[in-house]
Amino acid sequence: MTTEPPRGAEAPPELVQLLTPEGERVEHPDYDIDLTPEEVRGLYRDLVLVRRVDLEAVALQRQGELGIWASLLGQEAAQIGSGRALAESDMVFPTYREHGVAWCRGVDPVNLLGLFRGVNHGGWDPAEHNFHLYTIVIGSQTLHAVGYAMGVQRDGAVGENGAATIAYFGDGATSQGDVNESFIWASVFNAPIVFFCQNNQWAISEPLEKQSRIPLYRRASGFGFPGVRVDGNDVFACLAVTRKALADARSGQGPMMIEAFTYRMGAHTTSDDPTRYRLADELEAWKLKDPIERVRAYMFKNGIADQDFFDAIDAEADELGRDVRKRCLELPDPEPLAIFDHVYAEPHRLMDEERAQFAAYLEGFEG
Ligand SMILES: Cc1ncc(C[n+]2csc(CCOP(=O)(O)OP(=O)(O)O)c2C)c(N)n1
Ligand SMILES: [Mg+2]
Repeated sequence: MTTEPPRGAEAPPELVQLLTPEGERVEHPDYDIDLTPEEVRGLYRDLVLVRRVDLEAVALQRQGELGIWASLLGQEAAQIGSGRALAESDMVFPTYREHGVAWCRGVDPVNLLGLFRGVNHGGWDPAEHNFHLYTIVIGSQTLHAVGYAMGVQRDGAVGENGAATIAYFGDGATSQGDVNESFIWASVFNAPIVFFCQNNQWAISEPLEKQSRIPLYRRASGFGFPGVRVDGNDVFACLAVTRKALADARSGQGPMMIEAFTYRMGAHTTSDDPTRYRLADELEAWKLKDPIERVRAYMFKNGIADQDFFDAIDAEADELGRDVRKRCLELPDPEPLAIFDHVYAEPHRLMDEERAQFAAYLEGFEG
């Protein structure tokens, strides 16, 4: 075994950071941001509330009320930072873990729960929120996103009133053909898209070193567009970097890849047991980089919030948790035949046949 870095990976990776894990504000020459105290309080509120929704969802799954849940624990800053950088007219293509981005787009958390409860096929209207449906097939949404971005470009929505597209995906997804193809299309057509990779270090049980010998953000240069690594547990840095990438995309400067360097604090999903493949001290080390604690420390140190503020947010989070749980349990079960309703936008012969077969099967239970 050699301890040499792989060829081409000699330079240490750079990391854009504006807020240290200890809550110290640091400067960056390319990505600075000026946030008002109110904006900082707003980001903190978002982080706490989405963590609370996530916690409630895990509990609901454990109690048999959801089929499965993919927790965002640890990735709140990457999602809230990038989500709050979006303009209303920008379009989002998420994976199955983007609950924080959904929150920023105004999607009711109960709609997310409905999907994981199995009572609907999506849960929200993508056009209403400019937030596409969750995609479980790893990486395929990056192709949809590039296609969408190219459509926006052909509609002439690039330049002053431009709209950007953002595609979310994980570290594991970077090994998918779809993602690499989407990079090529985006690059050669200069599509107005931001590729936002949450590198949470794991693809279920596969560690990052099984996906890449070089830092993921450096992949971008081989495709012909810039890549940057940002501290994914730093909400200020994620906001600043994504804001710039989106502005560049909107103004016609083409794609950019952001690698948000973060950590999946929980299991891959509620069906997974990470103690079987990773060591507890890795988790302990990342706990010290918690995305919420550093904002809290920064706010305390700089007198941006007092204990009353933090207590009020905690109370709001508890209330949100209760509300989400109550409304989740009240979600009506769908009619069994509704499963065929939205498979195609238009009537479809095969769907009609399958619906009729299933209806006959169900009738067999009556009487
Ligand atoms: C095309 C495809 N292959 C395999 C799977 C099974 N699968 C579900 S999640 C996952 C790992 C994804 O890891 P990553 O891209 O890092 O995202 P993360 O779950 O860590 O957010 C895999 C292999 C799938 N859903 N789709
Ligand atoms: Mg991952």
